[in-house]
Amino acid sequence: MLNIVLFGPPGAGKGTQSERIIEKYGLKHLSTGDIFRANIKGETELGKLAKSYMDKGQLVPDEVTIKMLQSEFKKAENPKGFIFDGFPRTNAQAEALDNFLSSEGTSIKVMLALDVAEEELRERLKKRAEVSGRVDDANPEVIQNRINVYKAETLPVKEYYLKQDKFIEIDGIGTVDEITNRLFTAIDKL
Ligand code: B4P
Repeated sequence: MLNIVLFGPPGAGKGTQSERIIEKYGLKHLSTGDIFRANIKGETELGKLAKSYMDKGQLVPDEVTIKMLQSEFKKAENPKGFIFDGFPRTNAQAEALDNFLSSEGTSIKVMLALDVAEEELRERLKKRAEVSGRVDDANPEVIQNRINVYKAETLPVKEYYLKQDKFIEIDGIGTVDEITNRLFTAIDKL
């Protein structure tokens, strides 16, 4: 199985690029953000809980997120592999993912990290707010909180994969096509 973690700060383009990667390589897309948003829309208990964190730009608690991810993973039938988009976002999630994948007889091949400067992130999220209707995109304070949470809680996950020699940084500035090509080149070399 080809299992890839697509990593990067809020608004780096993880969702945008995941769509293209799954299409080319036939992988299954597991986006924790998308799954939470679907639950919010469906007004499930999980959705209500997730909304109370997401609207403030905070992370949903690890225990809830890990359980949800594992359950979605198990739903996939004969997958060639997975793109983990927006997960893991903490070291505890990274460790849980390793343990879980190992119990399923597989592992993470690589973390591809999109590198995008903070100013550009703010611009992209501001633009997306005009069309997405996402509460967490609409408020500059919430955006700043997401960026701060990323630096404090999510960035350390990079070290986790660096230590395992599974970390590749990709320049995330440029057109969507340019970045896709960089990602494809990195994946083809694996
Ligand atoms: P996510 O849904 O993961 O969203 P994101 O980080 O904001 O966006 P992404 O990087 O996917 O950006 P996109 O491609 O859309 O998380 C939302 C929230 O869910 C979190 O804050 C948290 O509360 C919760 N959550 C999710 N996972 C969790 C976890 N594991 N643990 C705990 N909580 C979790 O791109 C952004 C915009 O940029 C788009 O409008 C796009 O069109 C544009 N864009 C993309 N590429 C571009 C380019 N090259 N040039 C210009 N614009 C570009």
